[in-house]
Amino acid sequence: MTAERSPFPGPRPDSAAARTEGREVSAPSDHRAPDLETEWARAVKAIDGAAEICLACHIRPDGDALGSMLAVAQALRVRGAADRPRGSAPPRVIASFGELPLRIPRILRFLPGTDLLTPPDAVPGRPQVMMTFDAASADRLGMLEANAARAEELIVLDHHASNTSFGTVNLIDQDAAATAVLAHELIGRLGVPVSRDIALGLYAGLVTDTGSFRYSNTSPGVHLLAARLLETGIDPGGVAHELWDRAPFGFLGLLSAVLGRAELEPAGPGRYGLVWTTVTRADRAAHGLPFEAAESVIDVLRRTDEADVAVVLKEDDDGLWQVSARAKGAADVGRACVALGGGGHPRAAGFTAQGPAADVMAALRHQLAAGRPGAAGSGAGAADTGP
Ligand SMILES: [Mn+2]
Repeated sequence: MTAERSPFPGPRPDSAAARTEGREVSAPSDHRAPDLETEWARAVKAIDGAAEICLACHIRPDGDALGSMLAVAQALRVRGAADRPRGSAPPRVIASFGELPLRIPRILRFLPGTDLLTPPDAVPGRPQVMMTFDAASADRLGMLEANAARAEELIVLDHHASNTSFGTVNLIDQDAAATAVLAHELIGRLGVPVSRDIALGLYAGLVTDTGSFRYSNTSPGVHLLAARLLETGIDPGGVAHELWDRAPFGFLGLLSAVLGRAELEPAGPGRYGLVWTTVTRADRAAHGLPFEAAESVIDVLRRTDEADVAVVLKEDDDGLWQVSARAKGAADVGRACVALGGGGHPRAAGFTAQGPAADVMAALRHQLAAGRPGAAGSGAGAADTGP
């Protein structure tokens, strides 16, 4: 999913600098851990003491979720005896995400470490240590939500503002441009050198969530981290090609159909111009495309000058609408999507719905109008994440 491609306003120092720059001062209250440094220490201690570590990212993973998890999975596997506490045996590392069949999105199959993935029904029911990646709430773990609930130690690695802090250790930094930034920090704290293969996963996360360094979360720290990752020898052109610059011919037909019926509402809800369309199962079936083929449609729609808000209703294989919303800054789609049971960020969010598309849009319009500055009922909520 794509909430992770989310623009954060404001500068973002790199994670190392942030530790010494008074994180508490800039932390916007609510559920954030008061002292992330303590959480880091607790995470490393839990990992050091574990005989078995289960990793899980959110379902329908994007480049940040899967890239971060595979980077950490590889780091844990290569972590030499010298890096571990004296005498401890290497832990068993299990990586998965909670859907069956376990289908790796086509655009992410180039990532190193996909061979390490285990189907979710083979993940221990009561993991000693479990770590989640890019999941803002436990339900985003799909089938693995129950395993997470029973884990002795649950380390949550995430950057969504709407994260519910569902772990026993919560490494949640909403100022981080991507979960990959936090995964990089963790790998450093575990003393594992960043190999080319590890860097590739982290880089995929970084470019996915910054929209190839186009979104406003693209800070100097993001570029510094990108530089360090590129120094391992990865090919940025190759990564971009895999992630965005290829599609089967049928995608052109799908795009033509769904863009052709896009609707523009120039004086939209709460005065925000709104553009929206649907990608149905029938559209995908007509062109032989999987659900993930619908993911990039929002990136075309959101260019519309007349609209501050862009929305794509994507029908999944179960007939549910997976709704993606983007805003350019005037509207807060995160608040609206949280109100509809989803989550995300002010400029990138989503929710799941059923029923006629017109009804889903009516509900969303209503929430966007309610969130208009000065309108009753506006205000930030915190629930789970969205696409
Ligand atoms: Mn992310």
